Amino acid sequence: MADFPTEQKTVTRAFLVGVQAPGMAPGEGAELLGELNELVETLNLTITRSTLVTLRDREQPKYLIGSGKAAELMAQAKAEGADVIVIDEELSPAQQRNWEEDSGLAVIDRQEVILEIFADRAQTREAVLQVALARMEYSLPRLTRAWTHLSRQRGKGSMGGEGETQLENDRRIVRDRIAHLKSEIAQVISQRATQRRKRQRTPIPGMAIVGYTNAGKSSLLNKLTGATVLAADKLFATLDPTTRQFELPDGRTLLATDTVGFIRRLPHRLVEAFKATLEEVVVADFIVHVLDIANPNVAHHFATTMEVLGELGAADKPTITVFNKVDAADAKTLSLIRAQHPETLFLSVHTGQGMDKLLARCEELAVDDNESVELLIPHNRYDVVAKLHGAGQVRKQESMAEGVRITGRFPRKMAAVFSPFILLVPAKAAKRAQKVKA
Ligand SMILES: Nc1nc2c(ncn2[C@@H]2O[C@H](COP(=O)(O)OP(=O)(O)OP(=O)(O)O)[C@@H](O)[C@H]2O)c(=O)[nH]1
Ligand SMILES: [Mg+2]
Repeated sequence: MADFPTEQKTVTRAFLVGVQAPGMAPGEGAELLGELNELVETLNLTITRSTLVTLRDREQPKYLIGSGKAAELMAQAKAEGADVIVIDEELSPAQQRNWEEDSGLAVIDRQEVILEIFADRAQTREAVLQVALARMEYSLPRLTRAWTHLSRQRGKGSMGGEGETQLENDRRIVRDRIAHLKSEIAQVISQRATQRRKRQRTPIPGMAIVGYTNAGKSSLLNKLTGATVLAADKLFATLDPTTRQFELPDGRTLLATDTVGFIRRLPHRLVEAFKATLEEVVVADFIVHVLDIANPNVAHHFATTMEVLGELGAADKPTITVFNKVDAADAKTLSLIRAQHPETLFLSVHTGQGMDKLLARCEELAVDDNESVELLIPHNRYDVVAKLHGAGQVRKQESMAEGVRITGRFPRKMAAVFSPFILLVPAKAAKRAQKVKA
């Protein structure tokens, strides 16, 4: 934790241990270890070695893996000049302490790596608070460990004094901070709810872009809306949701929200932490699930995202599944997936291939209750003009001799208010109405 009294020591060289545990699919441990490599590189650490251990039995209380193997790995890590051992399975606080005491190195697990990346990335007040809370909760049962956390400082085991009393004090301080963070977060969340209510007063249909980290979600948002959200070839480039509006080919407006990426074994407390920001997914009218077809683990990515959507209660939302990065995929994978999923969309945000199909699907799913109309309201009916502004989307307003001419989209339930003044229903909307009927 940032302000605990600690001796500064930078951790730079990481020794990675992957685990193929009983019950995992063949090759899954190796795949996850590959991903751990990327995660650790995202933290700018040098990887001295990455090695896979096969676990025959889950019951290895001291180090998670057998003692002989653990000793061998510790010696190897030290010989290679590593200063941190990263283990790809969740370690209990006691196991982590055993590793650290016996190796004299910092020892962290996948959860802590992800927490560190989130801490590096968090920008808005809400994300900073959520990540701080997740880290505090992670460290509460681990206060006696030798390394406070990977902000790469070596702790003295506790915050100064000796023994149980000091440990109790430390725990109390951390619990107080947790309570404080929670109340700050509650405030931010209520502000966000107010903003959303304001937005919902003009009911524009919305879609949420979701998917595994690095799939191309932010790139898609930028392409659709001309936004300039950071899109980068690194994991968890985005933590905060960004909402922008754009115009569909049929002239209607749609809101698109970019969201935090998912990953296998996302620490559960982070899913909890980001549930608030992921509410955007729950309130969206439909979901665009983006997958990176050039990634060999795309099937796992699909499953992970579906799992998180399930947790959010959004698994049944209408969803458009798109395989992005077709420009980078090999022909064999493409034809295989095309055969397995004839109904999915293939896309390249980079080349623009498939964008027209995606937009057409968005038009189908963005069935809103709004009607696009042109109205002429007499000058003595400014009450109607005010209502239209309050509850609809006024696009154009012109004052003419015979009244106020307004073009816009208004909730159908307000038809009684505006229908006496309809001049015309724009051609595009009429065409769409025909299409819906047909
Ligand atoms: N080849 C290729 N690369 C793409 C395409 N779309 C996005 N990318 C690249 O993929 C990387 C990740 O893109 P982002 O848009 O940041 O991905 P994201 O899903 O928002 O990632 P997180 O925010 O980390 O969850 C970037 O380097 C993009 O340039 C595509 O169609 N083709
Ligand atoms: Mg992103």
